[in-house]
Amino acid sequence: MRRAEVAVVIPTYNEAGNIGATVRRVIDVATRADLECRVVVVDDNSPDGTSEVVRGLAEELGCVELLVRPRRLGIGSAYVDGFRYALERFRGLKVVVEMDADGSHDAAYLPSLVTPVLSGAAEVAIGSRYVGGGSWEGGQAFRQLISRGANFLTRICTGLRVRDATSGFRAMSSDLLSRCATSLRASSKGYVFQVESLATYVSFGARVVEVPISFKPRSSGKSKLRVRDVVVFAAWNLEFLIRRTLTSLRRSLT
Ligand SMILES: Nc1nc2c(ncn2[C@@H]2O[C@H](COP(=O)(O)OP(=O)(O)O)[C@@H](O)[C@H]2O)c(=O)[nH]1
Ligand SMILES: [Mg+2]
Repeated sequence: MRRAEVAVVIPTYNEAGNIGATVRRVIDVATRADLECRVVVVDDNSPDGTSEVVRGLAEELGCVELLVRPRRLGIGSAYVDGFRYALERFRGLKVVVEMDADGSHDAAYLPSLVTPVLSGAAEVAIGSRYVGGGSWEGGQAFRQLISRGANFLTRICTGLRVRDATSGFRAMSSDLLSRCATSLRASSKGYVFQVESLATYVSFGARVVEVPISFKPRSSGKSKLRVRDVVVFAAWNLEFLIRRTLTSLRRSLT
């Protein structure tokens, strides 16, 4: 078993042009911050050869591990598989970080995300674009609109009091993840996975803090976000609202 205090899980699908810079920056920042860190890349057999690039990085850097799955199985299950891998294989693990490969999430924020979890101040630290000091870089007007709309809808439907519930740059305590590993729904995609997993953490009593981040445009390649995902997200939130309303109605009648 290898030692790691922090595991950074990065799901990839066609990120051959981005993954090298992302992983190197994570390791550079972690080393400077004196964090004992390992990177787990979960690649869905990307046709652009992402996994070959990661194999090269693993050989060169030593603290990079690759999990290759047979085909595109979705970001939710990629994260869940990455969490399980880290929990099973790393001794002394305290924090698991979720991060995108595309350059949107700057590893410079790793210390500020990891510190509240390491200190026990919170079990979840979310890299947030919507708290003081958080921002979007380089315009991204349409992406911002979708993200703000999604967070507005989620706040109303789920009642979660988090400003950036869809952020995929976050740190969780490994204790929390081991407690709720079997409750995380791997089937859900993108935004739904982020909100659904957050709702699960909160239902397990997790304390959540938001840490400001500046969200950059993706460095290269295409976003995997599709119109269908936006529709699925809206439907998931409405279903959550209906279930929540029915539960509280039932409670008030009994
Ligand atoms: N393993 C895996 N990674 C994925 C999948 N879909 C997206 N990703 C990765 O998840 C991260 C976020 O995806 P991205 O396309 O940037 O979504 P966006 O930021 O919402 O536009 C990136 O690192 C993607 O390569 C998938 O089906 N499987
Ligand atoms: Mg992205």
